[in-house]
Amino acid sequence: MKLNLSCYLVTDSTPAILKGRDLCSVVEEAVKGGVTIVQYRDKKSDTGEQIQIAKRLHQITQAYGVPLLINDRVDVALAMGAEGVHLGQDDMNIEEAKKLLPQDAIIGISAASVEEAQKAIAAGADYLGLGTMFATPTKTNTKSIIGTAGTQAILDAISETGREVGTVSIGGINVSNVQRVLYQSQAPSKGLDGVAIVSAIMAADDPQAAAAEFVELIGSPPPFARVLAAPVRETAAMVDAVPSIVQKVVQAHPLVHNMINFVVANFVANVALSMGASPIMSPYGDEATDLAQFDGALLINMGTLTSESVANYLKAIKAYNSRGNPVVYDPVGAAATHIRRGAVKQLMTGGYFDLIKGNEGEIRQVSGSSGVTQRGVDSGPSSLDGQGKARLARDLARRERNIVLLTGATDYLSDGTRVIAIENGHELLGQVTGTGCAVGTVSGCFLAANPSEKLLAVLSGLLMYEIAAENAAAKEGVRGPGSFVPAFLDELYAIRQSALKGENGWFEGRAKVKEVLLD
Ligand code: 3NM
Repeated sequence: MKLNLSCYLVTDSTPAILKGRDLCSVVEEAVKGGVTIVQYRDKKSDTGEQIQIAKRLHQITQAYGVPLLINDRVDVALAMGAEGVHLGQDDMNIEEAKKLLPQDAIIGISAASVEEAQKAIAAGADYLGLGTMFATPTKTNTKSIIGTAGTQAILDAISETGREVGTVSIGGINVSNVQRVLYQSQAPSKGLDGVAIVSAIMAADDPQAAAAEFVELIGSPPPFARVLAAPVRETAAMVDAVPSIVQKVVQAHPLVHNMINFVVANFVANVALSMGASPIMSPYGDEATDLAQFDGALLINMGTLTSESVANYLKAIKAYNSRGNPVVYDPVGAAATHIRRGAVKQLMTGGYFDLIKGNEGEIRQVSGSSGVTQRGVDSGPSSLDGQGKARLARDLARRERNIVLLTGATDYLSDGTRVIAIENGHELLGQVTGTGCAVGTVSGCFLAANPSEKLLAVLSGLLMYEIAAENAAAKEGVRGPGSFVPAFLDELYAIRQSALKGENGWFEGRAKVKEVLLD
């Protein structure tokens, strides 16, 4: 019978988790709730006691037809006849365990890297416990936090071996992040078979209900992935569709919730109004639950980060993610200070971004490159040519399973498969603060109104924005940044008025867009 690893319970006998309850009754509740496999993990009890407890657990798991594995202790598993063992990297090695255990025993191995995973597979592991996914108070001596990106890299390498092996992720998984963990860990050719959970079930007031909730969540895609993607259009067909998308947005008048820096808030709100959206500026995370009900977009722009920002962002991201409404991340100054580098990590592990938008330095930092230098919020010296930028955008989008927009004189937009280079815009945009930040807001509005074609949505918003800038710069009386701003707002408004009437003249022959072929 094939192992069902989908909802994998790992036990914990510490008082903080059990809170005076009996281990076996907590496990029985969890099994009733639907966990598909149980691992008895007990780092404290003596051998004799462990065997007794394992026997009692086995009676429960057998009654429900669920396998029981023993953590670390091959001797305990042998003494009471468990279905198998789970071994960490510091436990007995798999070759030795195989000599002792019956042939059909299930053997799982913890792996935190591609090398550990490959070695375990070569030695004949039945499944791998991949982690640590997120930092967790349940086990603090973990080696490395690998996140969804690290997990995906391991899954990718495993699929290359061509060997059938089960995989579960472990560490810090709970009901708010489990669907995202499964979604974002998915490599093109292989996804996780399940998740392993300790505290979110073992410490729950109602372990049966908690397990049942996990089973339900594991079996369905996250809300942000529920909108069925429309059939993919060729790049040329996408460009042709831009005016109709702009029309849809100005008619929809979407709400955009901006958690934005104080330097540009006023300008960005005016851009949103001019182009036909409804902006609200709210840095207060607790407000997001109400605001998310309007099914608009959320923008996280960390340009004036404070000690309170990240906690507020995380609350808001959770509210929008759980409704499946778009979230845009503008990691302003991502590499500038260690505080911002830390914020990037926290946010990237704390939620899903439909779009990440930034300059080269910011996108490199978000991707995890080391040694990125940013002086303030500017991009810093470029180290990449066009192909390099296109690849950076594509690889991040592929890893995060979202859209990435790398801005600059040429913008690179990718959905992880295709990269589109956009040459529109005007150099005066670079002379006015907030013009980059407003792209995040505009993109959010377009994503909210076009959730089934995210790449086209962001492309359309960017083209509306950059063509308006070109029109403004060409206006008589525009002599520099000061006179450019009002003209720019007017031109956004003019395109909006045309689009409302269904007129496409503003767009004809204007898009400077081409697909980048990566070698
Ligand atoms: N092993 P929770 S993390 C038992 O990284 C264990 O190998 C880990 O607990 C690893 O679900 C972990 O409460 C604890 O976060 C997971």
